[in-house]
Amino acid sequence: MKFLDQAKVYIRSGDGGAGSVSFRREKFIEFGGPDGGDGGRGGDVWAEAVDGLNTLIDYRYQQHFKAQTGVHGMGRNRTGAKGADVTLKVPAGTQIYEEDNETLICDLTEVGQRFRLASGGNGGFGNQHFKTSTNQAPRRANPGLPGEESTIRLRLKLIADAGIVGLPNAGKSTFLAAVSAAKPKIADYPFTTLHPNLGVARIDGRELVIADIPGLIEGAHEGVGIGDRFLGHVERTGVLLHLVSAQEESPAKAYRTVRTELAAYGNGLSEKPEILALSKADTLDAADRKKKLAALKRAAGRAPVLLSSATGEGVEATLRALAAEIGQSRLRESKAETSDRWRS
Ligand SMILES: Nc1nc2c(ncn2[C@@H]2O[C@H](COP(=O)(O)OP(=O)(O)OP(=O)(O)O)[C@@H](O)[C@H]2O)c(=O)[nH]1
Ligand SMILES: [Mg+2]
Repeated sequence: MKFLDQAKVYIRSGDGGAGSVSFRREKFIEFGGPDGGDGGRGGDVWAEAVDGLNTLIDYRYQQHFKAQTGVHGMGRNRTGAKGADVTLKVPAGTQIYEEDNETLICDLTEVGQRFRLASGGNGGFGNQHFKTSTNQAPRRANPGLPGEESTIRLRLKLIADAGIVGLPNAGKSTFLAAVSAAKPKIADYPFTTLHPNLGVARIDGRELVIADIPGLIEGAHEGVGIGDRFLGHVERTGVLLHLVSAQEESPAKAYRTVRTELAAYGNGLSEKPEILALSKADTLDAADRKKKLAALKRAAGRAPVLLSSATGEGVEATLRALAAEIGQSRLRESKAETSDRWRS
């Protein structure tokens, strides 16, 4: 499954309704005077984070969103009704940028957050507003103000709880396939995975959304291999699962290569909690296991999990370790976010 995580959308808020020119005319009432009402405001364009969406795929089919024009004012001082708003429904985690794709307009991180992207034009004044001592019968009313139009870009960073990183062929996609219903492509060559895959794993009655991204190699931050452009997908995860293949000649070197790329990418990735696993453990005999485990432990400064998606060894332990970290880091986030919820 490919994640459409960018969309370009044209929005336009509604024009204001025109003010009305009208005079009070009743048979037995002299000096009726002007009674043209004001036009209604145009509708606004909103963005709202809603539940139940996890892609921007809807925006492939509809790219134009226009709010309604305000209703014109009418006689007898009747003000026109406000034009109907239009709301772009997006998944939580969507960021909205200006057309340049750099200026952030809003960041909708939680379900229920709303942001006004464009305000409707004000309605025009009806002729009752233009009555003066010297002009008792103004034949003038304002047109409504035009709505605002712009092109915006929606960008969704998948909000996975855990992100799998590692060199190509480390067994990342195989792990995702083993713990979730996702069916990523798996093969015995590097760069099998060309775009992120998401899966939902269950452990101890909890659900974890896990993202599998393409492998990183030395120089990825400079665009070598597929580069680091998919690391954005794991920026918001609570924990990383770092897989080092037991088939690596030097697991320590493999570990350091990926750590270096994570640090070069920045954005807090290298400070994220990391669960480290020596994957494809089933391919080693007892002596090699010991040796490679020790080497990796020395490089990382802590003991890795022995993992085999083929035999199931260590799979539950890995999920449990991920769940434990996610619990903690999500808690930290929700505390921090209350003060910094609207970044616009
Ligand atoms: N024996 C054994 N083979 C494994 C295990 N996990 C993965 N493999 C094999 O290793 C190869 C690579 O696995 P993938 O899951 O495609 O590796 P990846 O890390 O997703 O690779 P990229 O997408 O290219 O970065 C495949 O041939 C898998 O069958 C394991 O636990 N045991
Ligand atoms: Mg893969």
